[in-house]
This record gives sequence, C-alpha cells and structure tokens, in this order.
Amino acid sequence: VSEAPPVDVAAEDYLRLFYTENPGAGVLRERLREVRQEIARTGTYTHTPGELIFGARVAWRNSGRCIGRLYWRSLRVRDRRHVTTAEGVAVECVNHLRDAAPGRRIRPTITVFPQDRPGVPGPRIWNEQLIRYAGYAMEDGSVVGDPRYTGFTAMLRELGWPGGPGSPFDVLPLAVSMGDGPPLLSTIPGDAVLEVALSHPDYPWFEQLGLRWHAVPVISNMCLEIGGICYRAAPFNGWYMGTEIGARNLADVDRYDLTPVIARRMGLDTGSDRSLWRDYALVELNVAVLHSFERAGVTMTDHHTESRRFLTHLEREEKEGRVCPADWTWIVPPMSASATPVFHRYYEDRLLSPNFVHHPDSLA
Ligand code: HEM
Ligand code: NRG
Repeated sequence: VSEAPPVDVAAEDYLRLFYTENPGAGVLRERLREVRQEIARTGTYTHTPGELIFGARVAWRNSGRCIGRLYWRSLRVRDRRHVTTAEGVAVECVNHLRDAAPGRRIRPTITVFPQDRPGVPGPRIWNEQLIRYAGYAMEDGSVVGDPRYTGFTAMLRELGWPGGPGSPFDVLPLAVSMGDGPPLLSTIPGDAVLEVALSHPDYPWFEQLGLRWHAVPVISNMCLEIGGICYRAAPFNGWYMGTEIGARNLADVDRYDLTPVIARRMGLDTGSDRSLWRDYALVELNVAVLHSFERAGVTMTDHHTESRRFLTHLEREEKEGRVCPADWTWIVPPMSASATPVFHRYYEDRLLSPNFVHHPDSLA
C-alpha cells in the first residue's frame, strides 16, 4: 500500500484534470493559486460546487469494480456540505432515499456531507448501506435475517437499539457520528424504504416463501476521495443488477442460503451435486427477482444487458483516450459468467483518482 500524496500535490493533479476536461471552467493557474493559499492558511481546501460534482462523477468512472459505469455523467450530486450534526446527516440520508427513487424509477445519486478538516473530522455513517437487514444470532446457532450483519446488529443493540420485530427482513437503524464520537441511532421511516416482494412467473408457491429485498442499494461506508480531500460520508446509489440479490444476497451459503429451500420446492434431487440442483434453483431465484422488480415497476438491470453496456462504456472510454480501470473478478457476474461478453477478455486495472475507497477503520 502506497502512502497518499500530500494534499497540495493531490489537489493540483485533480484541478489539472478538472480544467482539462472542463475547458469552459476558467483558468487553472488562478484557481491553483487560490487553493494553495487556502491550504497554507487552513491545512485543507474547499471544492467549488462544480469541482465536487465532476469529482464525484469521475470517482464513479474510476471505480474498477463497477459494471454499471456507462451512465457516469448522469450522476446526481446532492451537495450537503453545510450539514454539521448527526441528526442533520440522518435526515438527509432519509431524504436521499426518497429523492433517489421517485415513482420507483431509480436515479443514480450521491449525497456529499462535510469533508474531514484538520481538527474537525466530518460525519461518519457506520452502516455499510443505508438499508440493510438485521441478523439475529439465535441460541441454537441459527440466524434470523441476514447473517452478514449479526455483528453489526449486536453492536447496535449494545448501543441501545431495542431490535426490530424479529422478521428475516427487519431494516436496521442508521448509526451516524461526528468524527469518532458515539453514534446517534435513528430509525428509517417505513415510507422511505422501497421494497419488492418476490414472486415467480410460473411457481405459485414462490410467493409463500415471504421473500423480499430493498429496491435501492445505497453504499454508505466508502470514502469519496477527490484531489486529496476525504468525504468520509458520501452515500451513493444506482440500481440493482438482479444477480446481486438472486445469486448472492439470497443465495450465498453465508447469507440467506435459499438455494436448498427452492430446490426442494422444485422437487429436484438435492442428494447429488451432479443433478445441478443448485444451478437450476439459482436460475429460478434470479428469474423471480427480475420478474418481481419488473412487475413492481422498480428499476433493475440483468447481467446480460449490463455486460453489454459495460463493453460499450469501455469502447467509449478508449475513444476518449482514457484508460478504463476494471477488476475482472468484480466485473464478471456471479452466475452464467461465460454467457456474458465481459467474461471473455481481460482488463487493465489501475487505481485512479478521484475514487471511492474503503478506509480500514470503517466499522461495517
Ligand atoms: C460495484 C452495478 C451504479 C460505484 C458494483 C457492482 C455491481 C454494480 C454489480 C458489484 C457489486 C458486488 O459484487 O457486490 C451498478 C449498477 C449501477 C451502479 C447496475 C446502476 C446505475 C453505481 C454508482 C456508483 C457506483 C452510481 C457511484 C457513484 C460502485 C463502487 C463499487 C460498485 C464503488 C465497488 C463497491 C465495493 O468495493 O464494495 N456496481 N452500479 N456504482 N459500484 Fe456500481
Ligand atoms: N452487492 C451489493 C451492492 C453493491 C453495489 N451495487 C450497486 N451499486 N448496484 C448488494 O447490496 O447486493 N449501485 O450503486 O447501484
């Protein structure tokens, strides 16, 4: 792991990029002088709204793990750098949820909260995503809910969360702190949590499994890094690709582990790996996810469409003369990999800035 460059070097690199790609923005030299002065005076500097918007979009463009980058230019940026209390951050997170999916049509959106300044750390959102389901560890060793969040759920209970009703899909409260202080817990109002109940086009029994998932993935524990500035609280969302839910969240053995349940309901021979019962069950689970979101009118993509779009994006980036960093192990979908075009090639992967980064001390 290499050391991060000093803030003035990172700032200059970013401002060069900004003025190169936004020729109408003005004169680089003048802005550089201003920024250097602000750094000398305060130890940091403040992005203009235009620098923030472009920086957030390019951070998405540079996210080598994201297959959804074709529409990076359309990212909506909610500038909430004036919000300085944990209560205010929680309120704006809820507003983000409402604003990102008006009428069930999801719009890629990021909300940016105050940056870290010397002696004045910005807010932290402890949740991995704004909406996640509790995992309750039972005495018999089983888990009710999402096993990925048993530790986080237990921590919230120690911090005073009484727990939800105990369903497999209890939405966790938000935990927001200013710097490293203790977090404020707030319940997300039900009307801000868009969810889709799952049914299958051909299996009437599927609906009785009582499965559901939230419509909007809002990653909230990554740092938006632009020109040496850390926005530790900058939750962002696009829409789901069906396999994230159907081939991972509901299917992984250490998550909801539903393939055996579905295979048995389908009457498959689960005694032999070679019957490929897991594969049949996975396909039907993924059919159900795509069908249910479609029926509910909620934006979602499938892995074939998104793979094609990603290759279009790669081509466009190359035409623009840019390297498009991509991590094969994340880009290739978790099912039917070789049936998608992204499988059949290699990519250049590079760590470019701006970007979204995981800080080692993030809790979730
Ligand atoms: C990762 C799809 C929008 C930034 C991913 C992954 C998928 C995906 C499938 C891999 C997730 C996994 O395997 O767990 C999409 C789709 C979008 C979209 C379909 C629809 C518009 C966005 C937006 C941003 C973004 C708006 C940021 C502004 C990222 C980042 C990762 C990622 C940083 C890596 C996350 C990590 O390291 O844990 N995306 N994405 N994506 N995406 Fe996107
Ligand atoms: N796999 C995770 C979400 C990761 C990001 N995926 C997106 N991002 N689609 C899950 O919750 O299943 N996005 O910003 O749209």
